[in-house]
Amino acid sequence: MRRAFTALRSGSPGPVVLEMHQDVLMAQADDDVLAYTAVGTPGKAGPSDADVQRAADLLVNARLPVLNAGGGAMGAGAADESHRTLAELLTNAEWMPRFTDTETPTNGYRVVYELQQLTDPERTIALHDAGGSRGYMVPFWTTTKPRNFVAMGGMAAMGWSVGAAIGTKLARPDHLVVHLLGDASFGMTGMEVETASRMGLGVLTVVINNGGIGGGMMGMENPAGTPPEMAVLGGNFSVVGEGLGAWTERVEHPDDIRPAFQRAIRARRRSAGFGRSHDPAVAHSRTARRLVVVAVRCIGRN
Ligand SMILES: Cc1ncc(C[n+]2csc(CCOP(=O)(O)OP(=O)(O)O)c2C)c(N)n1
Ligand SMILES: [Mg+2]
Repeated sequence: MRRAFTALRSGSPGPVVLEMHQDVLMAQADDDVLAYTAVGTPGKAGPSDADVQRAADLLVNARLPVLNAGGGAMGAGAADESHRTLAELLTNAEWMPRFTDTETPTNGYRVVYELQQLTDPERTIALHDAGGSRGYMVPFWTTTKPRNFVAMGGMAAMGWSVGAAIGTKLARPDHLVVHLLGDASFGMTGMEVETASRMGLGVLTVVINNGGIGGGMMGMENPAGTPPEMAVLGGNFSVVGEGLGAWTERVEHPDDIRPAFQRAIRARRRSAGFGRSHDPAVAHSRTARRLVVVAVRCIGRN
């Protein structure tokens, strides 16, 4: 237990998991065994000044600079500065043909690009899910403030963003909370749309419907391609969302993406402002903030 608390309080603070056998949990123990006193002050880890200087030199002289600012940068209050630096260094010009692709069905990069044009990064919190949505968002979503982009790296469980977006909206009701997920991921946790609509938590859910399980099966050379035959799925997710109490729209053509997002964001705002969204008095009201699902048909079979 001591080691667990020390890990919890030291270095870059983070979660600690303790796994115990049932017989330990059921056993009797004297109170004095349970008395906890902290082991000194929490330790702080940090690089030397020379290491920081060397990293800065490499970054400034790099042709394609990438700054991976994680929890350490946030904990040290340095995230604002590092975000701005990176935003200034990055350019997406070579991806423009994908962002503006006019093919039907469209691709996930275009969906993210259109969304970015409409949203204020200062007032938006964006999340991605497992699979294609991660690839569409992580390299390109521009965020200007720490904690306004919640990403899961390589460990995302399919569908995690539905609950995470609902929790984010509870914590930051004054922000537009938007999350992008695939059709198979929606299949895993999509019923929670009912939770959000019952609680009046107006999250914008964007389902990238490519007609199957794409992520991890298509290879890096074709990240927005068609899911293989063995992983094909069906379903109309805007109809599902409607059944769960959300305002929904299904987008078939790329030209309709932006107007659909505009309508979705308006629909969300129109119904906002009836008190705190998680107020029980609002929870069952039809006028509560509305959850919005926009399902976009992307490369695939559906
Ligand atoms: C619970 C779980 N099972 C399996 C995986 C491995 N996995 C990652 S993405 C993915 C497919 C995602 O499909 P979809 O949500 O439709 O997104 P797409 O890549 O097709 O856009 C799978 C099986 C996972 N991350 N989580
Ligand atoms: Mg899919």
